[in-house]
Amino acid sequence: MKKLALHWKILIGMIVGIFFGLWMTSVDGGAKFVGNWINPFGNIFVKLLKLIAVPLIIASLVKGISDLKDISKFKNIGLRTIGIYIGTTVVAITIGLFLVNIAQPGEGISEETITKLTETYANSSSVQSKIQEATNQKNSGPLQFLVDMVPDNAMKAMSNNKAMLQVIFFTIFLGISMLLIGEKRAKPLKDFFDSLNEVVLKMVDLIMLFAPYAVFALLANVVVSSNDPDLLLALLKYAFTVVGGLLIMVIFYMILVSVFTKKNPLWFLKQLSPAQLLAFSTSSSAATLPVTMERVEEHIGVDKEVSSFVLPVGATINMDGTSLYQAVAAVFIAQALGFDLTFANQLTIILTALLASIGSAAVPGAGMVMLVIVLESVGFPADKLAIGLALIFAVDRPLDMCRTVINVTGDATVASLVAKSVGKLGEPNPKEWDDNYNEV
Ligand code: DAS
Repeated sequence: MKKLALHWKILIGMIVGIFFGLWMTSVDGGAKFVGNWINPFGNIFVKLLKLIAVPLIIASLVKGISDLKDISKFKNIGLRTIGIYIGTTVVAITIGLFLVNIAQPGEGISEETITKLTETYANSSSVQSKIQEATNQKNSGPLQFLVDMVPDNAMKAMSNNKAMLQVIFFTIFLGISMLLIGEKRAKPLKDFFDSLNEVVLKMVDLIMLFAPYAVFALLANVVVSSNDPDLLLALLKYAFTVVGGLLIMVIFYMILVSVFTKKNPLWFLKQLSPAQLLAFSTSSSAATLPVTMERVEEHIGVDKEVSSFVLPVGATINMDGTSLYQAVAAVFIAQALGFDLTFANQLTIILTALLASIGSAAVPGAGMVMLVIVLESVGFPADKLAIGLALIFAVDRPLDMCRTVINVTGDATVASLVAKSVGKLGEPNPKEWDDNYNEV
């Protein structure tokens, strides 16, 4: 097991976790046992990754900015990043709308299924809390996300993972100010962050030693927590429409990688796979970010000057998988409940799903919260929102796992494209270590 490549170890942990979860589902008290004695180890692993995400973003972003010789290069990287992020998200939403209008998954849902799903989930705390969270976000002004980006307390910003954009804002401000005082005077601080960056990347390696066992726990818990099979079957066509769109996005990314970076797309996916497997297991781009950064920098060859900005920003505002899912889910719900969407409505969905995916937090289930905003943007009746979310709730966790993989893959793809466009895509330099954990 020790000699196996990391992605094989994680994959084995996932598969064993799924079968263990299926076995526990058939055992009396099995689900409770997994929830009480197995799942906590998965949660600890996710918390450890989130713990180091903030110092890693700060250390690598300060290093990335202070390594730049002038600020115009940073502006160049920033503009290309935002532009390509918006482009890939619009493609994702368009693919989602195209597929859901062709497949019409909502047409086949029977009244009986709608009633059963409504009775099971519409008044559940999970659905109600997502509507409440969306309402809170909607009631804030159109530029609230800009105001929220500016932290009023640097230490508080660093402690609250959800405010990742605040951390990024603070760090960019710090890095640019370091550039402005000149290399000589900023050197002590730059050396500190360079060293912090090395230390935190070593912490990522240490945490990843537990990855196979943690994904075992996470997948076992997902299986024992999954909903009754007949409801899942009723939503199969909808789930396949989402997954089909996500798979098309993988092909789209691989075309971009092949055409614009000249790297072998299959090699690219293999190097990224440990991050993708973690994204699938944790359903959290934020938790996966430290591993995404390590894989993109050390195993794909993207320079830190680019990855240190593109990946943290991508983890918070670029969610192509989520935006595709929101487009499909919105039209599916409208179809199932007989709510006609005009072509203009669907064009509105492109804009609101783009904004909703930017506003979605990089945590499990965030995409479903912002789906409410998309539904309301096309005039979906407020009194039917709970029923609408109830229709898709049963399959939301497995779809969240899939769309988070696409969110992470999209970020890594854009990081590679931006790096190539500014001449910062080099050769991989994976830091391996021997059995005594010394770097070789
Ligand atoms: N789970 C979110 C993420 O971390 C995506 C979503 O909820 O749609 O990317």
